[in-house]
Amino acid sequence: MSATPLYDVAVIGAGYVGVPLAVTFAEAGQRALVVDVRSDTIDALNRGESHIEDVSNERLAPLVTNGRIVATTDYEQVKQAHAILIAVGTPLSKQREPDLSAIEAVARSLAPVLQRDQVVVLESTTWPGTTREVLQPILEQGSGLKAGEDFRLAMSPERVDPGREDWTTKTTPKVVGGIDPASTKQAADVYRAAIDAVHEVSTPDAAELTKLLENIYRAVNIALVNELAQLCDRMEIDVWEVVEAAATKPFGFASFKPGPGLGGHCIPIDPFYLTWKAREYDFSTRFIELAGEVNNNMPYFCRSLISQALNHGARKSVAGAKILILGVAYKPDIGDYRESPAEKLVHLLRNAGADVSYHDPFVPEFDGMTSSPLEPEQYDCIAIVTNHSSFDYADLVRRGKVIVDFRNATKGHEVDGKVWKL
Ligand code: SAJ
Repeated sequence: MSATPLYDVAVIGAGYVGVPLAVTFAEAGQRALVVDVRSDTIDALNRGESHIEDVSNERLAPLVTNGRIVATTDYEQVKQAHAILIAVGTPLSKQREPDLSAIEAVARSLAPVLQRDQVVVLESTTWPGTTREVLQPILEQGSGLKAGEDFRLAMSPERVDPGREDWTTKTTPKVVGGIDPASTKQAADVYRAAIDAVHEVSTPDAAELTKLLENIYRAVNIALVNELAQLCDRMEIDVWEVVEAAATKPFGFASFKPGPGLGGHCIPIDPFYLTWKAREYDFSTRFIELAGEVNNNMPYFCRSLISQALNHGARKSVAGAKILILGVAYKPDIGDYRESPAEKLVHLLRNAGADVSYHDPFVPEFDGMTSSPLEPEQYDCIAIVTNHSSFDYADLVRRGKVIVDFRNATKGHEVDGKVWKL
């Protein structure tokens, strides 16, 4: 690699992690190369056009104009970078097993262009051991270089929460763990040039497991309140009142809310990366499995609540009922509907003979449907699945016949016999 590399960082993967990451480095005065296989995405980035919600064109364009960000599909360019940050997707396969094909494909493209003294960092969420057992061998075999001796290798999990404004890529502390102390230090130094706080751990495995703990913690605690919601339904206790009251405890308690299930590309998926790896050690991650069962059961429980509400509130059965699903994105005020519980709920209601539509201003098309206009009077039942802040819940309660609220969105607008809550 030349004495003064043309790029401080090469970010592999122009997604919801990679683009904000490259922009964060560029805004810190660094030179960032963005690499992706999608030439249309790369061409748009080079025109200063962003496809990522968290990065506006106004923010990206000046960085492209002043040469701080260059996008390419050509891995040869990566030779000119000091550090290479890999931020590609790690989904689950159809068999709910880790799918590392994107990481492996990037590694195979990187290996032939890898240069001495480069710093390679994996950011993708994955099982502990991936950096050493999967990424390192492909890079070494394809380059003839040795990790630790000829190039540095580390893992630093992404912590991007799309749509969040209070914590950004720059201000969210970054955990970094290398295969040896020199890799840890050099990778941490790369991030310190652009990110406010960097926390070093001793191995890439520790960094990989750190991220999984963060998201397993959420999945398990969400499952806890989801289980409580089902018990409260039988005990005729308002679970929302209880959760709100518990949240007044200023220490030793973190508040989570029950809901129709777990959506998104992180929380429903990441825990099962650890479950899969733990089997290699004859270990069963029972909390993760149980949380998965409870969370996966929520759409079924919500279907039964809708059935009760129609029965008691309108003397109607689900079969033949006109039901509107209000909000299908996986969480409020975004358009991402990956793994959204709304999909399972729609299928369950359809299987029970209901005529199901949806309304979501953030999601124009969903599950073979287009978003219907919000005309509450048209429906026997309206189920609030995603509580976008733009909805007028008071008006919905006033005009709707039966409202089933899975998000406590109608708080303060309850009407007996009309609004049924989780
Ligand atoms: N959910 C509940 N109850 C809750 C919180 C969430 O039912 O109390 C549901 C949501 O409706 C959604 C799913 O869980 O369907 C996941 O929601 P989330 O708030 O965890 O949001 P995500 O999936 O976008 O998680 C991301 C994660 N970020 C990364 O992985 C880098 C997670 O680590 C963040 O903590 C989380 O955002 C966040 O704090 O918002």
